[in-house]
Amino acid sequence: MSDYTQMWADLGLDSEAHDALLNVLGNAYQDVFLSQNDRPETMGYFDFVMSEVHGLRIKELMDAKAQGRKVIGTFCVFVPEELVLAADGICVGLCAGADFAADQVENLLPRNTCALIKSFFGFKLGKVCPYVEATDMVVGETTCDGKKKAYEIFREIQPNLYVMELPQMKNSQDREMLKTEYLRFKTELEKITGVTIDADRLKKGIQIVNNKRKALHRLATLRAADPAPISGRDALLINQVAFYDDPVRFTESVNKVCDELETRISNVAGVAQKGTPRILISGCPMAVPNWKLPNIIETCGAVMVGEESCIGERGQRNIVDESVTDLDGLIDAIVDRYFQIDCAVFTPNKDRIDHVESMVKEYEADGVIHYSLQFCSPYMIESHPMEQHLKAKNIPIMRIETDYSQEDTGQLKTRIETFIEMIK
Ligand code: BJ8
Repeated sequence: MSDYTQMWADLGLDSEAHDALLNVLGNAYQDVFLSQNDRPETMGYFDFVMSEVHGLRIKELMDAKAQGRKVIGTFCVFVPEELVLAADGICVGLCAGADFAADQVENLLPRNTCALIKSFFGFKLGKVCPYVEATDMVVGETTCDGKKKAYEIFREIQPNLYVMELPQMKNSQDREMLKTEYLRFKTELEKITGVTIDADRLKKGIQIVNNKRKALHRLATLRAADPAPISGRDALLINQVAFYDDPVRFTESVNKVCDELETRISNVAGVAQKGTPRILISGCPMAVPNWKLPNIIETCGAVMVGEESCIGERGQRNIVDESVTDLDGLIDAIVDRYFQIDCAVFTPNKDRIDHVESMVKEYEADGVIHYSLQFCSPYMIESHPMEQHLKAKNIPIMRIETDYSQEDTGQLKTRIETFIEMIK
């Protein structure tokens, strides 16, 4: 990596704490990714992106800012990247997957807050996240109670926070509410960027994001092959990188991986032997560097073949209808696409359970591991009807609650090994 010390200092990072974080990230990456066998060669792009995650990509953002573009940080897949691109902005995901500055965080938040929320507070308070420091606007949203209330406190340390109100039910009034909120967001983006979003700009934004989602869907579909042509860890990594890489370059790189996987499939080659137990993960999003569970699963003799998660298929499936031409029609098309996201904060939310069942069939999974972060009520509570439904369909499922610490690794390993033995 080049020397970015000055850039990090200009962003106000704490150099000692930041070095420590990069060290942890580098070691974890080595253990989880670089130690794998038979990785597709085209994963080299993603290894490079990860090695430059706080370097070159941040420099690109700073260069774009110097040219007048604005950086918009998000915590939820309900924030439409299409609108951000239409305003000539750059969208970056800010969810974090590691504990940091825990003592400072627990001065502000109750101890029994989910690890994802604590983590973005910790990255901010510990001054170790160049992404959040590079933002011109951070978008929070009223999804779970934890996030909704935490943003009231987060605003004190991140004054450029904007909060989007999101519905909790799927009826016509709620759809209208989502449209109103997307129009309010459009106005806010126009104010910040000085760019008026017209139909042409929005259509271009939609096409870029649709292409990204099509590439991710192509990748997901290829994982139905047995032997699996790519590990679940690498596929998850690609889905994680989707949140901060340049979308056009990212799409090209994913399609290159897919080309290579198609060759592997025609040669009946893969990362695990044919017949290796196949696991579908379902639940809370896994942000970088939260690779604990995938790493345990794939070092216990199974392969992950899909993620029903916002960093995965729930967040990326469905594309926006591009056939409309006028601005209002395009906004409606965006609302229609996003309104299908079946996050556990919705009630009722049977669609998610049905989607997991259909993913099991599509990717020929042998079992489901339902993953909830501790203290995440929406996903923990929804894991119960999920278990009942899948068991009634004779689909093996195990429920796991964990956090970002490594303390329960041994215990999880034992439970997962038993589950894999059972589904073999
Ligand atoms: S659309 S899943 S990205 S809200 S893990 S903070 S739910 S207590 S992240 Fe999410 Fe949008 Fe939904 Fe997706 Fe709360 Fe649970 Fe914590 Fe969570």
